[in-house]
Amino acid sequence: SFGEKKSKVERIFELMDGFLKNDPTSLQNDILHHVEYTVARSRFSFDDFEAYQALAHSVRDRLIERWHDTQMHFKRKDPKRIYFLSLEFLMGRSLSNSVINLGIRDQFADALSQLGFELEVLAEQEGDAALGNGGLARLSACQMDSLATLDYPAVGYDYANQYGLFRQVILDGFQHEHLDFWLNFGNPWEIERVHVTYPVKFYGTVTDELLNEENGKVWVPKRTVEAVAYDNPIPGYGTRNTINLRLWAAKPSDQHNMESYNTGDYINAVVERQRAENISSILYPDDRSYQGKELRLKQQYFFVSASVQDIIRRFKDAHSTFDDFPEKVALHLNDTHPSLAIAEVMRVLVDEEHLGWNRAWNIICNVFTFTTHTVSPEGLEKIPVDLLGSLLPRHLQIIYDINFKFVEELKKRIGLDYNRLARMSIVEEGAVKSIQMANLSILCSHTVNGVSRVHSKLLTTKLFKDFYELWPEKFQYKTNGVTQRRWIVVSNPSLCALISKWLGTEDWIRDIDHLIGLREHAANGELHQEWKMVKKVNKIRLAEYIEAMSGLKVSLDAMFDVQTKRIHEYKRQLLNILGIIHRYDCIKNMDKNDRIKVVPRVCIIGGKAAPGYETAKKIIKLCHAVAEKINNDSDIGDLLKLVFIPDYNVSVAELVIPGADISQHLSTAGHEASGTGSMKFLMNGCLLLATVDGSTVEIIEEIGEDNMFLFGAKVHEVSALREKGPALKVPLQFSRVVRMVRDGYFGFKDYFKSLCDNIEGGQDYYLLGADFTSYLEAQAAADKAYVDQERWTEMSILSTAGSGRFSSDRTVEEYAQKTWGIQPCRCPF
Ligand code: 6GP
Repeated sequence: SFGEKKSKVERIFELMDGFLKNDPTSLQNDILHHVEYTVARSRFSFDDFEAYQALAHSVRDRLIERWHDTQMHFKRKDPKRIYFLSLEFLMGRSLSNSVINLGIRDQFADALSQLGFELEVLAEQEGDAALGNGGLARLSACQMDSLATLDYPAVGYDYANQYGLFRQVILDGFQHEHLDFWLNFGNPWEIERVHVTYPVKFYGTVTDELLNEENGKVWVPKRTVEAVAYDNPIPGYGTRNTINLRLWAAKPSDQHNMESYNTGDYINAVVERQRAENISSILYPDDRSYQGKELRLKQQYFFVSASVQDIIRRFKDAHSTFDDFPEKVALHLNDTHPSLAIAEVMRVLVDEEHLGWNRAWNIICNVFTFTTHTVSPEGLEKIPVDLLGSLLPRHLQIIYDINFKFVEELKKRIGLDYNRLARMSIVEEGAVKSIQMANLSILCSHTVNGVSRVHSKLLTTKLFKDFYELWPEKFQYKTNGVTQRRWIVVSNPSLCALISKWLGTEDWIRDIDHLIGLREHAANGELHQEWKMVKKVNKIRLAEYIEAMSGLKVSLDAMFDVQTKRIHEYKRQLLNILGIIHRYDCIKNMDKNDRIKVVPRVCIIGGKAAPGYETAKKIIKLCHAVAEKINNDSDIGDLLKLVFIPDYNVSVAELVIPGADISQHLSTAGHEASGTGSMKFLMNGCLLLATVDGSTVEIIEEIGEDNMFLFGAKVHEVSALREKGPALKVPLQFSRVVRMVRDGYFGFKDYFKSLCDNIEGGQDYYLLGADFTSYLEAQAAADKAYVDQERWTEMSILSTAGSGRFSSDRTVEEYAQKTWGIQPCRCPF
């Protein structure tokens, strides 16, 4: 009878009473279990890679437990959620980060050592998840870590690219791009959700008969692709909360091309079906230029449409009226890449939910928020109308309708100022009629963010001035930040231990404000000793890497000088290389007595160039050509070395950044929206040599000019300098080093000619010549400071101590309060 039968729940409790255990025996059992049954190797014989896989699965099990609890808790509490839409997430490796955030790093390390493995060695087996290009993409990853740690109910959305960013291979000093088969060996960190799928539709026509404004229109699409969810749990630190990064993979749909099947063209139908998967196969490797490619647009719409369906499904599970939507949903557009979401939500609300235009519009205006990451007008995305109209005809109509109403409204407010109306219109008339995605995003978002104070000023006075004058209240800025979990705890364990020791607490890992406490010890000799020791350990690690990679032995006594980031003219890697040539030239011309005074340097440059960006690729080649000359000059020895680190990515950064003594951030003032690399170096006690641009302005406020090496024209000086054109005076030293390149001192004379032409004869848009003297002075100041190691160490400690403001925890907190209006929702232990 009923009473005798155990309930299902009781039975489950009997079988599985609570969570996985983290004592050494349980962990070892779990690892061996996964070796045997998941990896399908014998538990008596498995190598490092198989051990890594088994370990990753054991960690994943623990992530899943917390993930379930978190999702259940969110479901029960139904808080307002932030949906973070971003086309790029540069996650890097997951293992070390996960075990640290789960608080079980040491337990796993012990468990493994008894089995004869080392956690650090296994961690090296993991490939990088490189679903993104540069700053924007890594920022998204840092913000996910902070959202989880601060208990915010957040979901990240993107498409699941099969190949991440290309692998950079250098042959004879030239960059080659290779496919990164990072998923070939499986990805233990993602969970395939075969039951979470949505159809995503493309092409077709919109039926003419307008039902009416209330009921919307009917879109008859021609192609359907299935979006399948892959969930990536993101664990918070010091909390049970584990949030989700949901990536959509494209799979052929059953409805796909039935026509061909029916007409008997079986083979072509199958080939066509496979094409669906192309949507999520690649990542566009250019972070700055938009070519209006159909595939790119498909990718954007694909992930946006699946995400919007998912969000609306979740909302409808708990609510019966859309009037509550803005109270429960914040939709964040990370740059304009996901901004089709605006038209998609509008389409769903009007055409499918039949809310009527005005009600739907009201909802739109209360849910979207937008952050732009760019400074230049050329960087803004424009989608040709023809392209959009063919791929997404209904969305184009909706955008036209939004624009029509907007322009009418605008005319009432600003009159018939046609130039301004044209600038603000979402539809740009021109040779190629296009949609200005930034205008759409600004119009439809209730908050528009810049990523540093300088950036925000440029937005409101230049780029989006017209909009700012109309709606000043919409504009905000949140200075970027990076997560100290990844950039100190994971990447620099020795520094992490040292900081905790001197602060007497590990609280700074969750609450960065504690870091400031280091300031009071900045002059302490004992700390200096330990601090220098930590730097040395990290320099040894980096030197070993350099040697393994290039065969070059570098001296640990030299100052390790690093510039790693995407290669762009505005970031001025060329200025760095010209400075290195100058240094080389000076040393060559010195007598013995002067040489003794030279501070030895190891100059390290790294970064990828977009495959189609010729100038950036030439800069990489020049770097190699100069390195070849210098490194093989026995006259120079350890006084100067130049190394290019290939395939710079998150895991290489984890190795390079802690080992740097000084790092360079050389953007022409007014060109770097924020910059986040500098923040990582700063946290690791690396001194900055920088222009007063982007977030550096705010870093100066925290660290003080005296503890940095600043140079170059200021933002407000740049345009006047440019206007001088050929009349702009450049120092002789500059002309001399450029001449060396021109004359073929480093070979490849013809190949480098255009690089030289770009910076001489009034063509020097990025002002390398104008800033050269001041750059060399900053370098000389750095040399001088390095000689006084006590002073240098103090500056280094003060850099770390003052880096707290640049934690993404602070950024995310500001977003939560001022932009998204969300509250923490902490999963009970
Ligand atoms: C970058 C900006 O160039 C950089 O200054 C900023 O720190 C970073 O975004 C994060 O905000 N922009 C991109 O990576 C990009 O793709 C479209 O911009």
